[in-house]
Amino acid sequence: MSKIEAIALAVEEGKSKIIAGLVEEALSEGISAGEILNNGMIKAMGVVGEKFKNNEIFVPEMLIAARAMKKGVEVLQPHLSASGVEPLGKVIIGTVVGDLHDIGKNLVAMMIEGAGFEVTDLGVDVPPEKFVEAIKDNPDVKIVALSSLLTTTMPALKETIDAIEKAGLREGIKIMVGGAPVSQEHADSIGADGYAPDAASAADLAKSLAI
Ligand code: B1M
Repeated sequence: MSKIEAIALAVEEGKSKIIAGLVEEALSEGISAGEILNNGMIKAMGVVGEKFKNNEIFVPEMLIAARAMKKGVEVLQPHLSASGVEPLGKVIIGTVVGDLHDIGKNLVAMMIEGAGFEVTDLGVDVPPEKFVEAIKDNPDVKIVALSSLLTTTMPALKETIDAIEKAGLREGIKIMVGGAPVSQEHADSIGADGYAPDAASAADLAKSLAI
């Protein structure tokens, strides 16, 4: 079994105790952080999601897989977000209200930080008013990044954009959205300024929106 396959299996099976060591070994063997993340860990979460959909596993198994993934991402973090460039501006990020998924959002935050932004992460289950408060507290914020992983929380993307608009804070701020059920079409329909399908393109999008 290759190191990448071993990492994927460790995530799938929720082996939190061994994942960090496996990721470190892979890095020291010269495998890139991007490959470990995409072909090992993210791929494994896809398998976990499929098994959940097919009732082969349930929420507790999904949770322990997520824990293992987080441990692995902790080891990768310095390799993913090393940038050394001047801050490009402030970004406020969070997963919208009702949604507890944070692995993808954390990766997006890491990549945006790595692209040179200063990132304030509001966490998960963030109500629109908390985004509004955070913008008020950071009047120089350039981008608000909203993550949604459930079809049931997609409406909260629009509710958050509407709340920012209603508070008179929309002008001068770019809003980007993403998450597995979100699409460019949906982003356009709710008045977002941009959509990205994954963490790497989210960083590129942030750079283009900040210009
Ligand atoms: Co949940 N869950 N979950 N879950 N979970 C999904 C999302 C699901 C697709 C599984 C399935 O059925 N196949 C399904 C959603 C179905 C739907 O809405 N269509 C689902 C469900 C149903 C649920 C519950 C309702 C289950 C239940 O309780 N019955 C429940 C909801 C809880 C809640 O949020 N209120 C629930 C709970 C959980 C756990 C807590 C157990 C756990 C989350 C732990 C955590 O995040 N800390 C969990 C997990 C782990 C998953 C899966 C297996 C993995 C999610 C993940 O981390 N993926 C997931 C199945 C799957 O994704 N295949 C599933 C890896 C991550 C890197 O990808 O998050 O997509 P992702 O992020 C990507 C892109 O989407 C994008 O970039 C990221 C990196 O490339 N992206 C952005 C994300 N945010 C972005 C923002 C951007 C741009 C790009 O700009 C701002």
